[in-house]
Amino acid sequence: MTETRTTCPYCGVGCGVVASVEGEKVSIRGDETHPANFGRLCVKGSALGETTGLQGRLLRPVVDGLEVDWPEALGEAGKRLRNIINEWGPQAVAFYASGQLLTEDYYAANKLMKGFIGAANIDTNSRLCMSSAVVGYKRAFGEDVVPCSYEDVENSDLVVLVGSNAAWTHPVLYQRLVQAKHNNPQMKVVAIDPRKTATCDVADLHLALKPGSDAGLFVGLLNLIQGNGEWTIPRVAAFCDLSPEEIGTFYDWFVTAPRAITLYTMGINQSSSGSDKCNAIINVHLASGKFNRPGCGPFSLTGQPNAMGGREVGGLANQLAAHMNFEPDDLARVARFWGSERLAQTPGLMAVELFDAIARGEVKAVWIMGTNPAVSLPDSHAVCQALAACPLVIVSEVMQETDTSRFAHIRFPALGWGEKNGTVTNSERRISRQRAFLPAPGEAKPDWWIVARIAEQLGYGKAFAWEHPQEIFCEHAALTAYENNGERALNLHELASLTREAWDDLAPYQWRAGDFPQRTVVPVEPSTHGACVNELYPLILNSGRIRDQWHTMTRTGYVPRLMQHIDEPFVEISAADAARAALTDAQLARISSPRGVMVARVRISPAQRAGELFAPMHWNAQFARQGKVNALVEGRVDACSGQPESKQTAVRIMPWLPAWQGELYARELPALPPSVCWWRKASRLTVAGDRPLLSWIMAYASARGWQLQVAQTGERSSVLAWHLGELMLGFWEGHTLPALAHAFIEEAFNSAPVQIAERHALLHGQRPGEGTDPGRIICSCFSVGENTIRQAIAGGCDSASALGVKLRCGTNCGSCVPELKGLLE
Ligand SMILES: Nc1nc2c(c(=O)[nH]1)N[C@H]1C(S)=C(S)[C@@H](COP(=O)(O)OP(=O)(O)OC[C@H]3O[C@@H](n4cnc5c(=O)[nH]c(N)nc54)[C@H](O)[C@@H]3O)O[C@H]1N2
Ligand SMILES: Nc1nc2c(c(=O)[nH]1)N[C@H]1C(S)=C(S)[C@@H](COP(=O)(O)OP(=O)(O)OC[C@H]3O[C@@H](n4cnc5c(=O)[nH]c(N)nc54)[C@H](O)[C@@H]3O)O[C@H]1N2
Ligand code: SF4
Ligand SMILES: [Mo]
Repeated sequence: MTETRTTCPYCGVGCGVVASVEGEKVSIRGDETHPANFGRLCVKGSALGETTGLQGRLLRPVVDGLEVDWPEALGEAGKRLRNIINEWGPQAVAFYASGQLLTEDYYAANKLMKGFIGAANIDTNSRLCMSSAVVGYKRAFGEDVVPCSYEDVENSDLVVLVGSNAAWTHPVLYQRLVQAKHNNPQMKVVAIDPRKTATCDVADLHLALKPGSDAGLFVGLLNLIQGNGEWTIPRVAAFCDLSPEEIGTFYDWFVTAPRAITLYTMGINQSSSGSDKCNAIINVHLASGKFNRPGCGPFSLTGQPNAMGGREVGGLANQLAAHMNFEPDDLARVARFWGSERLAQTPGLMAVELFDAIARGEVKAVWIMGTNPAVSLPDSHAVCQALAACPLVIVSEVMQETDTSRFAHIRFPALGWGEKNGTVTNSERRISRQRAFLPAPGEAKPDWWIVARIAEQLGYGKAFAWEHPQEIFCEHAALTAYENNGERALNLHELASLTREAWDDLAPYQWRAGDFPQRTVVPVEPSTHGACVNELYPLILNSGRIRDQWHTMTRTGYVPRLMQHIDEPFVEISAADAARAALTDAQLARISSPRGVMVARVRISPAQRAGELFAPMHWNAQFARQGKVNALVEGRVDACSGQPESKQTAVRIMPWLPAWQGELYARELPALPPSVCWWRKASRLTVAGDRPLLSWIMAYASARGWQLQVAQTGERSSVLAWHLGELMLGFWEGHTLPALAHAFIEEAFNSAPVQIAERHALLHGQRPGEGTDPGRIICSCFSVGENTIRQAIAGGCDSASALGVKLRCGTNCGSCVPELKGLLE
């Protein structure tokens, strides 16, 4: 057995993990020595060992639908790119990259595009994520520098979480906060979010403000600190739809706390005035002096594992490289360092405008690396149309099928987590190594290697002649130090001459934020959001993350354990709005905006304000039909940062009453006929449509020579298909969705021959005898279901810790504790 220390590839907390490989089996545990997590992991991190299989992986290059070898794929990509550049110029080419690339990959892509192709059209999914935060910091400090560390969260007196559901999205940092509050009961926590989220569990005060109104709240606080009466508490209360008392409490806590820290993420950044909101937050810290000392500061948490590394190399279209900008001195310096005569002189296209330019035919070639824009960009129908019309789409991917790769002319197979080797930087500027512990599968290659080979094809091989990622890292570090003279806080000179051995062994390294000589309070005029609510579209749709899925689900969606918590697209709605729209809990609904439609399961929830809906961002064409929230979201962006307003879209909702609904389990799921209007995939397919599917399923099973067992009672029908005593398929349908004993059905597929006596119960989807179903899984670490937990509560367990003792739920990563408390209430 070998053990490798590496870094989790999911969120920006950047936890250290230890991976052990024994034959085929990969085991994961938290790295006790890593300063981000000291051994802790969340559910996603703990399940990493279940994501390293090769199911669905892209393992060979593909050109025009045919598998080819590397020389042919690279030659073809090079030729097509050269032709486009020769005919239309470098501005006709763009890269769209990702905060999930390693720093070395990112550096290589940025250098090729800006330095040698000679246009700055390299943007990334960080545009959808961090770009407002970057503008905020740059306007305040002159440089994109994050002035806080995780320790500050633990050593504060007041922790304010704004637009952050950290309990689900930065779980280990959240657990550190919970522990710190436990150790210091004086500590106060405020959560600011229109929804009552799992994060509110740790909060002493939850401000369920009106969507998009945060700037009013912070400008009011600034006015109070500065003794300027413009945004008074009553005015803020009206603007934010909060009571003067709650606002007064928050302001009072902030002003009197010796130390205060504000953590903010997508509820702030993803807004048409996100940059201003970031500055409104930074302002109160600068004005109150709760800044640049322990336990204080405006702390933007990064989402992706290497969003920060991307910012360090300068991988956004409006940054140059290494915290340098499109200014004469910087341009000359970077050109000198790279030995380039073609360096792009002006900023390039930002994500949303980039896809608009593709749609208009101005950009004719796009190379997408490590992101899935057909799902994650707003107005996804328009994005898909743009990709379909683009003459050259190149995709570097780990998976064979994604919503984006469907449009690719050329697909490059990239190494995935556990196979690739490089560095990432987390939210607190800590550089950690991602190390390979698995062999490279098939013909997959590192992303930097693919970029360097294409550079060679384009005639720039000399500047990309690296043989190992350590050389790239050192080049990047050297650029940060190059002619720096203390002008740029990002200065990695200590790392620029690491030997390969030293780089291999590099321990987590945090770079110094510096002294912040510039501290600008940027004037902010609060605005809310740009969604146009009217009679046709009367509700605001909010979107975001769930605990156990990662983005477009390409990795987490295939892990059964991670599908247990929430396994389908849903929409949360207040009881009042549900009543108005004649919606009942657990039925299907259609949500529509002027851009598109989605279908989701209704969850009536007291956590939701009236007039507002919430849907997850994760589902896409691989896991559902009509499950994509970005089909509805408009491409409205912040004028300074270019970041889309993904959190506020005007929509309407109505019941969708399909004539038939069913549940299909099969060893291999069939492609469905078009009469199925909606489906979603987890361990089974849940389907809905205008016509019953039973006869289609029976024909499908008979054609394979399987033995059928059919039942029909009232409007309910079901069929089981057997082959040599093995259960091949089971289908249950009715006018409404049949309630089934899912765990029992799964056992029947996975276990030895099903007893004849059990077959009858199975045909009716029920567990024989008295056995009860554990119900919806709440604790993914130990697979503890809602029914089991309710029984234990009925049996006398009266606290989350009592449930933990009895059932183990909540005792590993702790992410489900807020839900356990919800059930206890
Ligand atoms: N489980 C999981 N964790 C993740 C990810 C994942 O895919 N899955 N992705 C990672 C990435 S890339 C990112 S960027 C982070 C994002 O982390 P978060 O920002 O914490 O996640 P979101 O769920 O997108 O949004 C956070 C909250 O913003 C709230 N919100 C919406 N509108 C407003 C508003 O007007 N004001 C305020 N104050 N709040 C508002 C939403 O209700 C939501 O609860 O998560 C990272 N961690
Ligand atoms: N409505 C709405 N939309 C949103 C958001 C929201 O809150 N609401 N959040 C936005 C935010 S913050 C973000 S960060 C984005 C995320 O959105 P995306 O970046 O589109 O989401 P991912 O699923 O992480 O896409 C990563 C892709 O890279 C592939 N991949 C994984 N590892 C590698 C690798 O090593 N190399 C290569 N070449 N490929 C790899 C994966 O299979 C996957 O297809 O979504 C944004 N979109
Ligand atoms: S908190 Fe983030 S980095 Fe840590 S294990 Fe969970 S997903 Fe990975
Ligand atoms: Mo993100």
